[in-house]
Amino acid sequence: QKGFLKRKAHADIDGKRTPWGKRSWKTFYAMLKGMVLYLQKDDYVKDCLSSEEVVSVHHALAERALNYTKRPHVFRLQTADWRVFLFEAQSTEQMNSWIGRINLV
Ligand code: I3P
Repeated sequence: QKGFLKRKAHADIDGKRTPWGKRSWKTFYAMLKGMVLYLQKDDYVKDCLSSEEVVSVHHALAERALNYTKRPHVFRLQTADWRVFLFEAQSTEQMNSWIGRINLV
């Protein structure tokens, strides 16, 4: 599973609210491989590891973010260490595909 996702950080480790200034939406090229979600800041800098973030989706939960109504097809990812991210997919189909793949892990 690969594709562009916009991400907003909502809560950091242990569910602490992500502080002001770190809550904005950012675009990433996302790849799910095994139990790891790789987030590259842009598709053209694949070789530059410093531009990549890694999120473990082991014991994570993905679900449609029904409470978040500012943008369409947004899902919520809660990690095992209680971080929470919102991800905006490019379509409802892609959102459902990401949710399904993450929850399969
Ligand atoms: C955040 C940014 C986000 C906004 C968030 C702000 O500011 O404007 O777009 O979320 O609101 O805190 P910053 O860039 O300084 O982190 P929305 O797009 O969902 O409104 P929030 O604090 O209510 O999450």
